[in-house]
Amino acid sequence: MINRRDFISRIVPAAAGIAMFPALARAASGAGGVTDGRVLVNTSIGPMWLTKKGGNVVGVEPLAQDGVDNPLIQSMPDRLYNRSRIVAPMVRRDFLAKREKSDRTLRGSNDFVEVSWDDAMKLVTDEISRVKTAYGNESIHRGKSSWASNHAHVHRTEAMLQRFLNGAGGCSNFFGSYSSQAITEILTAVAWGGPGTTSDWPSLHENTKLMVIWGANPVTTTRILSARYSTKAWLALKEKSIETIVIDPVRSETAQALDSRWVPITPGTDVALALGMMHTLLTEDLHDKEFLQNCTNGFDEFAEYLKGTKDGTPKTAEWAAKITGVPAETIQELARKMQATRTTIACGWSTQRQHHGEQAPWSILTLACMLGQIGLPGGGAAFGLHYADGGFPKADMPVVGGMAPGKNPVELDPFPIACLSDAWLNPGKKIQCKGREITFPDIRLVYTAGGNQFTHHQNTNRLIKAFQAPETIIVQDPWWTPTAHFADIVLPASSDLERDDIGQVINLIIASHAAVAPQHKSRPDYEIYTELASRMGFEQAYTEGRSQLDWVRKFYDDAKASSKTVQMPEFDEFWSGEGIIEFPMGKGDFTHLADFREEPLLNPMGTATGLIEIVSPFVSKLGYDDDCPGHPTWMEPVEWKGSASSKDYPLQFLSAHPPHRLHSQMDNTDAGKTYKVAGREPVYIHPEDAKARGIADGDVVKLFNGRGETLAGAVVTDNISQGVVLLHEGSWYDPQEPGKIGSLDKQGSANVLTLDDPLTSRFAQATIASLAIIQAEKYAETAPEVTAYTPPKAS
Ligand SMILES: Nc1nc2c(c(=O)[nH]1)N[C@H]1C(S)=C(S)[C@@H](COP(=O)(O)OP(=O)(O)OC[C@H]3O[C@@H](n4cnc5c(=O)[nH]c(N)nc54)[C@H](O)[C@@H]3O)O[C@H]1N2
Ligand SMILES: Nc1nc2c(c(=O)[nH]1)N[C@H]1C(S)=C(S)[C@@H](COP(=O)(O)OP(=O)(O)OC[C@H]3O[C@@H](n4cnc5c(=O)[nH]c(N)nc54)[C@H](O)[C@@H]3O)O[C@H]1N2
Ligand SMILES: [Mo]
Repeated sequence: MINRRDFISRIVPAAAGIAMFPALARAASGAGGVTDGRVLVNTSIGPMWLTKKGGNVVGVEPLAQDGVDNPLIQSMPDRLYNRSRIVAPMVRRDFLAKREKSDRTLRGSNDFVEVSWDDAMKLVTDEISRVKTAYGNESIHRGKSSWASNHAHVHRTEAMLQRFLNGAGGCSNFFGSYSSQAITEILTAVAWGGPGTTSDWPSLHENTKLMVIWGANPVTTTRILSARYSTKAWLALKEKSIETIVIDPVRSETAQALDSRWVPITPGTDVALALGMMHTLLTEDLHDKEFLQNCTNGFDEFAEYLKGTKDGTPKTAEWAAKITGVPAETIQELARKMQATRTTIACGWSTQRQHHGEQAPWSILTLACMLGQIGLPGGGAAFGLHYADGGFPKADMPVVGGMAPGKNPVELDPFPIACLSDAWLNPGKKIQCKGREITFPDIRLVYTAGGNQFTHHQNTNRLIKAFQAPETIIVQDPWWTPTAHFADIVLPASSDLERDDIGQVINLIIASHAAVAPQHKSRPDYEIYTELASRMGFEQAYTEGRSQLDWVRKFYDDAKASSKTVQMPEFDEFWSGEGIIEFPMGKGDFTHLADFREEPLLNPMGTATGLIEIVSPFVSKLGYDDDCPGHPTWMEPVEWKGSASSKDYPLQFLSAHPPHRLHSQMDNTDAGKTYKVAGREPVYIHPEDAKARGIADGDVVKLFNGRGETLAGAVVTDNISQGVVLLHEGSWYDPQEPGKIGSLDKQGSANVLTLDDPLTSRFAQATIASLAIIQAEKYAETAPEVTAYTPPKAS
């Protein structure tokens, strides 16, 4: 393996410009096919070494480059051999008998029949052809896939399915993500674009004096994939004695790890907090008039809103205190402090996964404009430092290509993915989105691979209804996820440990080997689509004549041809050697928007005015005055402590991202033993709230509201604000009465309680997963056995 020091010592002086890759001394230690030894793999939670004994995967070792622990990787062997693996193609019994005339209300409870791959393939192609002929390709829906193989290059689940369906004539389409749709739409409309661009970490470490971590939990959320750089960078704030303040209803893992000052806030009220701070800056004349004048649009109009000129409500710190629960003195003190010192506000994405979710990032951006440090080293606002490789000083390395989705021949207007249930249930319904009218397609067939709707979509009981709508549902997954239970045709995919691929993570290119043969009767996604394409007469277009390994080789060779800093070895040497190539990192002195600040006219934003828009002419013109007006505005969310129904459901419910999982992935593994409580997903509850309900640490509690009910295991802790409970998203939905709308969920699936209507606003139409109100009570009955990981009955 080439470590960084060796690598640097091998860099040939600038004239030659290229480093020599040494002949590899040790052969084949990383390659697949070894019976005893180590195999290098790149998975959806990052690269790692697997250890094999007698042909089986028995253990895991982190990469030497990692440096930061990721306990998640330890469950890889269990994930591979897990009892919830789908062992063979399966078809729901009633569907097998009656096809499109089957009883769809049986989905989720019907048993399955094992079929041969040949029969399964025939069923899939027959169904696609039937729907195509009867209704057209726009009646086929491609299930959203995001984190299955996000970092694979050949087996990119999303692109591979798109490529297949596009080859088959196309499908209806959607846009957006559950992750960052509201923030992406608003930052694109009023500022520089997506949330990914930030200053580099070395510059932040050097220049930032105060890091305000706002609705973000980066020590947890960077641990996936980029821990070796990003988590370390976050942890370094403490080592470097850079002050951190965490604004969060939860004293998060980040607040704990960095020993940060914790400012608890009522969920969903971040806009009010930002307004209270901005009012303080305005009345104390602490705002940066020059920056506002040169680089922003509409401040004077916005200042009138702060003063309450039209609505009669000045947005004072006292006003904000009543809404946010943050004391007025704290709000004022924070505003003054941020103004007085070099401050970066690092904003996560929970605050935009909320009703009116466009407003929080827009308000925080406006606050940063008033502070006037945007474009200065170590100052401003960052919206992606908590995610993947945010702030990583781009390595001078080639981009490794990936499977291309191809073009969708269906030219229907895509619908926002957060409308999933609405769209499946209401074909032909029209909705407003950013000035357009979008008509929902008439979906008859759904094909999902690499996405788990029953853990990722909001309002599970409505989703069950939606899952009863299409005539045919195909799910392709390695495991019997809750979504697979609701399918008609279930295709067993091999996992990322059973196929060849290539990875690019931070500054490494990685050979990802099939560590073992496909388990049971599973097949790698690529092979499944290849055969389906062949049966439908477009195999050549799908494969371009390449096998799995041919694609790996092609992506590698293309990268090799454009590598400027490291001379990459021939593919065979890379593949049979240890398979890690490390590239030098960038300088890390990038300050986001320095050029814009310097010369705004020469380096304009992509907005109508070329400036950062505190008042946006584009947004104003849409006329969405009651859900997305023309400047950042506080509007009460549909559900929060102040809403009418909060007397029945007095607890605000959070469903943040799990430290112990990647969404639903790994929920079925032995990792659960380390964190599940009473065998269920933990729910974090404040001691006063627990006491008032007679709940003790370790008890099974029922969480419920008008949408659903679920059982979780209590963790009583004062690391959470009173009146707030936290249940991480991703625990597998496990209904006591399978298939039944409204059934009690047995083990803490967050989306049983969340809502998917309304969405953020007519502007972004994005998910509001982060917001709901609920009630909790001690579960007095004998808690039912958890059966989420048991495959359904099959014969
Ligand atoms: N370990 C792990 N890492 C992950 C993932 C995972 O599943 N597991 N998922 C990845 C993905 S796909 C994404 S999109 C990102 C998500 O990244 P984010 O969306 O930023 O993560 P969340 O955990 O939803 O929220 C971050 C913090 O916001 C707090 N919060 C919730 N509501 C509010 C509020 O109203 N106001 C304020 N101020 N704070 C609030 C939560 O308590 C939490 O501490 O993470 C990525 N990283
Ligand atoms: N309440 C609430 N809901 C949320 C969120 C929240 O914060 N709160 N966060 C949202 C966010 S940001 C996101 S990104 C989504 C994530 O939602 P998903 O992307 O659905 O999350 P995963 O659980 O990672 O699902 C990946 C699926 O792919 C499967 N899979 C893994 N490897 C393979 C493979 O090689 N081939 C195939 N065919 N399948 C494979 C896994 O078994 C799993 O079923 O959830 C969203 N939902
Ligand atoms: Mo996400």
